[in-house]
Amino acid sequence: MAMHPRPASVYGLPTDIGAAHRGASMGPEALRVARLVEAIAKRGVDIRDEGNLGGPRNPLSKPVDGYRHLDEVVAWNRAAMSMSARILGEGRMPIMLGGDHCLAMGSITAVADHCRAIGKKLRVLWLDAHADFNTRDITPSGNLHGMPVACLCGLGPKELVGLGKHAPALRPDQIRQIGIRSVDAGEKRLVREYEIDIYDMRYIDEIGMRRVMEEVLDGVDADTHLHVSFDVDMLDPGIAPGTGTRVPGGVNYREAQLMMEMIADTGAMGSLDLVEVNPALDKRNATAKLAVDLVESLFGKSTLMRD
Ligand code: 5AB
Ligand code: MN
Ligand code: MN
Ligand code: MN
Repeated sequence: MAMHPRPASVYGLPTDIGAAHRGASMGPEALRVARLVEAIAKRGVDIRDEGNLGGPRNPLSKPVDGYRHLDEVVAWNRAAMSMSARILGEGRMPIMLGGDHCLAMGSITAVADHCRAIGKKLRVLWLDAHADFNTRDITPSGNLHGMPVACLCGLGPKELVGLGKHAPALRPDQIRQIGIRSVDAGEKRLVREYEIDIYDMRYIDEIGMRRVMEEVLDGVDADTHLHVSFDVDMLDPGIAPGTGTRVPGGVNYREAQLMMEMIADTGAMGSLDLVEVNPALDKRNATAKLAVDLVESLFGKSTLMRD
């Protein structure tokens, strides 16, 4: 498919408010240092950097009623939602730099509201080692970065479930999860109950990434807005050590490139989250550099033949 690069705007959310480990707050700068904006510009995209948004500091407190830092998480997500909504309103593609993955509640709620308003179909690709489908009753940690998909589907505190104009923001059938290999016991029951479409590592091993992505992208057409929520812990920790919740046996370099290339080929990507890059745990910014390399493919830097 011919590429018509749409204009895009990057913004950063320097916080680790929903995470287990400190340091994802440095993700936006690490991605900029790895020349994310320049790499996207090189693809012929009209790209702006809106800088970082502010929000409450991390109080490092214990969970209260099953949630850690709920008020702060709500504040950061409201900021994310407003910024993504503004960028979408300008006819541009929002690229949110986390920060931890709880922030996808704000970015995706904005996208869901936007798609409803303009009558586009929405499909969310959740690239992750984890299903992020915990609730306060089943979470082993109280960390809200383990709960965004559940909240987007209506399971969670009313402040987060009701962030946008319409609650719940998503129907489970709009979500495809890829790279999954760590799901908690209660979470497993819940993703089954909600029939979340999960392409786990076992399935990727068995049928291969090409067929996985064909299934994931089946039915995507010119009327579809694809939102890509990329948690870098989807990648194998051997190539992406800089993240807080590493799980062995992840997606390898070639598989990840193919995923991004096949997404790019649809021409349907309308918004992107890059989350959970933690420079405090990284080796010489390798994880941010790899994320930038993969983003280039998402923006169509594909094979030698097509360049
Ligand atoms: B991430 C865990 N399931 O809920 C939990 O990195 C980990 O955004 C969540 O995918 C990982 O605490 C959240 C054990
Ligand atoms: Mn995640
Ligand atoms: Mn994860
Ligand atoms: Mn993580």
